[in-house]
Amino acid sequence: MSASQGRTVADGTDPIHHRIDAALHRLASYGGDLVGHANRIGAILWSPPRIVVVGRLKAGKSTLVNALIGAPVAETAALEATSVVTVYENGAPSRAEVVTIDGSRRAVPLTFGATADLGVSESEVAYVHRHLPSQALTRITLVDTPGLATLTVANAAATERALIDGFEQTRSASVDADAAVFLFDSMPRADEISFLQRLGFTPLNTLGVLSRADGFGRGVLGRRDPIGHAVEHAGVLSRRLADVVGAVIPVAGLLAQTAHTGAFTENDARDLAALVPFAPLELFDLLDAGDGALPVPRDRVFRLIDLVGEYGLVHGRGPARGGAHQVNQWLTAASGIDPLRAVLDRSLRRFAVLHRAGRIVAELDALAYTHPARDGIRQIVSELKTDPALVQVGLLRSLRSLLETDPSAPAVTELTQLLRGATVAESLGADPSAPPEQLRAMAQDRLVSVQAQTLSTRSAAEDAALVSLTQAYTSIVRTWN
Ligand SMILES: Nc1nc2c(ncn2[C@@H]2O[C@H](COP(=O)(O)OP(=O)(O)OP(=O)(O)O)[C@@H](O)[C@H]2O)c(=O)[nH]1
Ligand SMILES: [Mg+2]
Repeated sequence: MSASQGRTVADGTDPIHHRIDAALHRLASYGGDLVGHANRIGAILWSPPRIVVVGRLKAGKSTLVNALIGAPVAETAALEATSVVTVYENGAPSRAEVVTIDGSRRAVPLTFGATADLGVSESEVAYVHRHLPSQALTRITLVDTPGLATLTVANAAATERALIDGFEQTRSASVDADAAVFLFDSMPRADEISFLQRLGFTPLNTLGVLSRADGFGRGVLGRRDPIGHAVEHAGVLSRRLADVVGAVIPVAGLLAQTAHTGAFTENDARDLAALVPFAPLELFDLLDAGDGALPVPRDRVFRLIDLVGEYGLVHGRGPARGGAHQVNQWLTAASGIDPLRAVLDRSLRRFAVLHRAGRIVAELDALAYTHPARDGIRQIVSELKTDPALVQVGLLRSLRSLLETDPSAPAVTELTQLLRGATVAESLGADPSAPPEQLRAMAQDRLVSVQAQTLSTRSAAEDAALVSLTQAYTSIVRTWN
């Protein structure tokens, strides 16, 4: 592992992409149907990683997707539920296709809401694939899902069918997500956590979002500021859910959606500013008292609540005196969307890219079993698996299978630390100023200890983990030889 290897997972210049791309060119050079396989896998490699947004009914998933995309494309409503899985991918022209569980695709009109006619029964739909030109979608593809709830078994089934391989023992079309954003507005329930575990991600590529932060606790009329309270609670949840998510970030998606979709007008700002003279409790009392009690008609106050929530109605009044632009700036800051975007774009995306590379290696592995040209393919896969540029891909694959089969194995912590580190020193848990020779000695020690453990493994997954650890430490040792 070189000091920079795997740290700049990003665009076409990333070494992981280059190595896999070269492997796919070799695959295609065998000709025949392998050209098609290479192209199919190459399309996965060169498209942005897919991040799926999951969580219980009405957690605010679609609102957050809109906020991140910066356009009101995902259906949100107080009553209507999202009923199909929808993939939002950058691309022109703007269009939508429905993908059925047998894998076939057909175009659907763009005017659809989630409940519009897709031309097939919902139980036949794997997902809707929506392309739209969006700067926000150039580095990640977002996947919105129907909410999980025991009351809506059909919706939960739609999400599972599209996301979990082998669900219902059928090999159905699947969206192949690479990372998850898990939304909850208090403590997640046990069934939500077990769903998440069945998605087959690690905590490194699962991010927790404490949603609707603007209404947290007792809301805007409570003694505590809901957003501050949510920040504190997110810290508690991060520690409590460390086995499931890498971090928990509080977000008020509604505030971000309004700020980023241009929905808030100068007229709205004038209405909001006209409410400045009232104390918060008085404001809601007068709103209940009927038309004429407030200087703004009730329907327009309700419009404001739809746009900025009760929290925005109370705290957005000051910024509203400076016009819609100031309100939008305030909404953005209060929503917590920028810190979320930063985590999505850096750590979550980084692990999503590693996860996807692992999926590609697994596809090649499968091909090596079934294809007549198996010897050549096996050679390609084996070179990829031992390539020092792909060390982290192997570490993440090992972590995944260990979490599935033997989550209490000691290697889990070690794999996680190696993957989490942004530098070699961090990966080894060393002092940031440690000189190279010290890092090398530490890696050498770990190598000895990993080799000692190979005598007493409990499972095939643990064996594989020790192979990955050996590769990782070996490449650190080599870097400074
Ligand atoms: N106050 C407040 N309301 C929110 C927030 N996010 C979403 N909502 C509201 O909650 C309701 C549900 O939001 P959606 O985004 O549709 O939730 P969802 O998780 O996609 O719901 P399903 O698809 O039905 O599972 C809508 O009325 C939103 O306006 C938020 O951050 N703050
Ligand atoms: Mg929804």
